[in-house]
Amino acid sequence: TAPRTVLLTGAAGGLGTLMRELLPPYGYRLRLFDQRPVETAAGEPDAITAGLADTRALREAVRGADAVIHLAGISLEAGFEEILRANIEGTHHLYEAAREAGVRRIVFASSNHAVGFTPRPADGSGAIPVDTPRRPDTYYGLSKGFGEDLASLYWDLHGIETVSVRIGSCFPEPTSVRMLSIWLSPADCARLLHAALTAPDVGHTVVYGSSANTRLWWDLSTARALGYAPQDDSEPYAARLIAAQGALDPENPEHAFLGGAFCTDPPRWPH
Ligand code: NAI
Ligand code: 15L
Repeated sequence: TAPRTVLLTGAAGGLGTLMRELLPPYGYRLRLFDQRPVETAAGEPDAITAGLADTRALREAVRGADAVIHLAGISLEAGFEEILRANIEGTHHLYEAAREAGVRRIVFASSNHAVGFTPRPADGSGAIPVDTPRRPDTYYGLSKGFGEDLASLYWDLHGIETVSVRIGSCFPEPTSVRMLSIWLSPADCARLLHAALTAPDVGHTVVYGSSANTRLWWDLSTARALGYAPQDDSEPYAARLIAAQGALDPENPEHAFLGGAFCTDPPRWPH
């Protein structure tokens, strides 16, 4: 049976805010969790305001949930201690709470930065597979690799299924030439999360999260195997972005790797 009550961690963030609008039409009842207060709209449930270090609040949050979408965490580069607490220990606390409560399915927001030092392939080649060796570009990317391995462990040891989504760039519009290749439109993000919540027998599955971009760098086949059928393509934005920013330059180290500026001068948390 399809999950109905879904805990959404990171509900106050950029992606959480978009998904709070786009997921309920699929029939989900969302339970919201974030360390920052969530500005809920009329008709939305009250959010749980707590950090991932608060194991008691987490236990309460997962009770009775059919599944979890785990977006909470530091979403850019930060010091190792901060990343350790929020992304590594925090994700462990979430999985422990889910295990205790008998939650069977988690969707984990991983990131392209788990493999950010992978050389950029030709535009449109779709060449990077999900089993490409991990090459984190930051402590942040390292923590996403940890999350994927934690998901693998909890599947093998405890039978909790996870889809780890290595999200590209999920924003209302692509804003850089790099994003033309890795953009995930919000509507496609909702489609992908819905597929990740409902596909049968996922065990631990790693997928890339992007739209059907003409300039795609990675292989979307594991996402499509879940039933994900992306509808959007960044190409209509290409001419304007390339005119404003120039084409990707292979001599520029920022353009040489999948992770872009995270490989050279990463944006830092808090943003
Ligand atoms: P964001 O920074 O806007 O939102 C993250 C949310 O997590 C914030 O509301 C923050 O208060 C909350 N949070 C941080 N640490 C927490 C803690 N210790 N306890 C409880 N809540 C905590 O980030 P965004 O863009 O919404 O991303 C959501 C998730 O998706 C993140 O895990 C990020 O790493 C991942 N992701 C996002 C991408 C994107 O394009 N937006 C790309 C790749 C991955
Ligand atoms: C990420 O992992 C970040 O959370 C997001 O803010 C974007 O920077 C994205 O990657 C990206 O690579 O564009």
